[in-house]
Amino acid sequence: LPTASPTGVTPIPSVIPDSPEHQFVGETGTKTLWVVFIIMLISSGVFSGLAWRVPVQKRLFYVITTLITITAAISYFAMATGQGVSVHHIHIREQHDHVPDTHHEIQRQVFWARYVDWAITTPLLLLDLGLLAGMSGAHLTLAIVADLIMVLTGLFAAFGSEGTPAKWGWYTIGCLAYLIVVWHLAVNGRAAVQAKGQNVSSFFLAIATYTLVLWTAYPIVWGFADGARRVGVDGEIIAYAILDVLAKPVFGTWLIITHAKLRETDVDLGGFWANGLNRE
Ligand code: RET
Repeated sequence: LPTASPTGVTPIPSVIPDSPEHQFVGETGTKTLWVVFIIMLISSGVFSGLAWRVPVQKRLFYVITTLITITAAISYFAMATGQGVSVHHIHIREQHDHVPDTHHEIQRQVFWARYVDWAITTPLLLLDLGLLAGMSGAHLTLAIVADLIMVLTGLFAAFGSEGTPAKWGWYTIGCLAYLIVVWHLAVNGRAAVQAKGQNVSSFFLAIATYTLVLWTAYPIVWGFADGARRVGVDGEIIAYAILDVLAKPVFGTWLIITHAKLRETDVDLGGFWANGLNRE
């Protein structure tokens, strides 16, 4: 197991089997990261290819959705190549009845690249949903700010000192911020979408429900993996991989196919998006 090098820096071995003391990515985890990288890359190619077939005026959802999968592809590339990850030292104190407390340390890889990814992609996903529903800029902005707070507090929680109240304090703030996001979609999003008619309303209801179910799984996975450290690094990678594929490429395909079929889903940004293009 890792020994200090002459520089005093502990080298990170590429593959150490997950053990209670050394929680590092294994072969399955690395393979999974590469597979998701490829899926995100292909989806980005398909979404941007489809965007070419429609006039610029109608490309907004395609562009947002492509940015989401491109960002994910970059983040997965970083994680698969071993960047975007740092080793977190976790001090564990065991209390015993009649003998002095014992101490030991666990090392675990924490993929901070995920949080960079989420800080960019979850606001873009909310933008997709908010524009679909025709939410006001005011509500959408507040939903996005709450979402950023959710991701950043999640990052602080992931690096928070183990066993201190601060760690779960950050997590609690993140969960409260998430509830604000849910509230904006469920209340303001649903109210706004009524004006777009029955077809868009029922589509919004379906895709927003799908989104909320998936998103709710993230803090649960986090709780077992980064929170309680009960799930190893490979398990964490696989769980997030499934969720990410459902929340990005599958979500995007559903949105774009429906948008192409339903004219009422067209977005009017009052000239901002295609200002002047009609004169070409
Ligand atoms: C954290 C921990 C803090 C509390 C909460 C979380 C929620 C994360 C979510 C992530 C969604 C990510 C998506 C990614 C890609 O498509 C940060 C785990 C509530 C909801 C959808």
